[in-house]
Parts: sequence; structure tokens; C-alpha cells
Amino acid sequence: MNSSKSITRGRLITLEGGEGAGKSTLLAGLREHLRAHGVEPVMTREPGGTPVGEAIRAIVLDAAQTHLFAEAELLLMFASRAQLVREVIEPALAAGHWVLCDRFTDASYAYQGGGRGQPVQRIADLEQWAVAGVVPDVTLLLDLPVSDGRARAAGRGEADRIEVEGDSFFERIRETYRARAHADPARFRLLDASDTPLGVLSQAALALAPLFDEVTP
Ligand code: T5A
Repeated sequence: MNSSKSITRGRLITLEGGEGAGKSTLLAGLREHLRAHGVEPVMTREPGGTPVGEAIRAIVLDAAQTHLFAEAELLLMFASRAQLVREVIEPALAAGHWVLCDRFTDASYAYQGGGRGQPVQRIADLEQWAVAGVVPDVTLLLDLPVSDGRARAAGRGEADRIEVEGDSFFERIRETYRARAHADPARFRLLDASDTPLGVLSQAALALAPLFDEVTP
């Protein structure tokens, strides 16, 4: 019996990028990669990941919601996040699980900050109390020219409420993401998302390799 053995806190890995950058594709490959290393990750996403969060997701992505103000959008993203952190992410990390999250707080800085023009300080204030100090161990930023990402996403049918925005909106998002990655190289890994799906997975695997070293005795 070693019931007194303390549990090593899990790892939080987040994926970020513009529309159609390949996050969902990479997530599927990363799940298998982690499994091959003996790690069964908890998979989740934002907005969403909980019953409350998925209901919020339905609102914020609904193209029929043409009168949603930027301030309301920002609060909805953080409402989903506050719920996800408390219901899923923090309990999983405390239990020693690794969490793979499709988007997290950086998306609010990029979309609501860079895209919608919400003040950075307002987002930072929300982050401070809504996210309860949860910071990803590694953030994989899939960087891709906006036109390439939009061309990929276009193949999927009807655009959602955010996808209908113009190119300049997505250019600001890309620049905000890149600036955040530049400002925090210890956490961010910038991936060339124009690579093949296998190539992007190899880049991500390389970026995550130090995490395995940390947990291997
Ligand atoms: N949002 C979210 C905010 O505004 N604020 C916030 O705080 C948060 C958390 C959520 C939306 O909400 C916004 C951002 C988003 O607009 P989402 O579920 O994250 O939406 O969806 P999207 O970003 O729209 O994700 P997509 O599904 O568009 O893109 P993915 O997952 O990045 O791309 P994926 O893997 O589905 O690939 C798209 C297509 O490209 C192909 C795939 O086969 C697919 O057809 N593809 C590749 N092709 C060539 N080479 C590669 N390497 C490829 N990888 C994928």
C-alpha cells in the first residue's frame, strides 16, 4: 500500500490558432501520441467542455445572434471558462491527469482583445478571478496565414457567428497570438501549421518532449 504517496499534479496543454489552423486534427494525433507514452489525456475544449459551457458555445457561435455585444461575448467566454476550470480542469490536474484543451484564455486575448478591441486590462482582470490561477504548462500555437486557414475552414459548410468576420479581424487575431507567443517563450511553442498534418504532429511531439522528461523518474 502506498496510499500516503502524494499525487504529482497533471499537465495542462492548450492548443491555439486561427480558424482552420488544424487544432482538431492535431488533437486527435496528440491523444494517440500521449497514449503511446502511457498518458491517457482528458480532452476538452473552449468554449464548452461542460454542459453549461456547451450551452454557452451554442449561443456564441450561433450565426443568428447578430446583436451580441463584444462585452457580452467576452463575459460569455469567461463564464464558460470559469465553469470548465472548476468542473473539469482543476480537478483533473489535482488528480494527476494531463489535460488537452482546444483553446483557453489566450483565445480571449486574441479574439475579444485583438479581434473585437476589448481592452487588454479588462481581459487580464477577468482572467485573474475567473480562471483561478490556472496557467497552461505548454501552449501550442498553430500559426498559419489567414487566407490558408479560411480556405481550409470553408470546406466545412456554413460559417458560424465568428467565422463570418472579415480578413482584417482574423489578421488582428493572428498578430495578437504571435505577440503573446513572442512575449512568453517559456510557455508558447509556435508551430508552422502550413506543414502536413503529420509534420505538425511531429513539431508538437518535439515541443512536448520536455514534459515527459519532467515526469519520468
Ligand atoms: N473563441 C474561443 C473566442 O472568440 N474566444 C475565446 O475565448 C474562445 C475560447 C471556437 C470559436 O470561438 C472563438 C474562436 C472560434 O471562432 P473552435 O471550435 O475552436 O471555435 O473552432 P475553430 O477555431 O473554428 O476550429 P476549426 O474547427 O475551424 O479549426 P481547427 O480545429 O483548427 O482545424 P481542423 O483540424 O478542423 O482542420 C480544418 C480543415 O483543415 C484540414 C482538416 O482536414 C480540415 O478539413 N487540415 C489540414 N489540411 C492541410 N494540412 C494540415 N496540416 C491540416 N490540418 C487540418
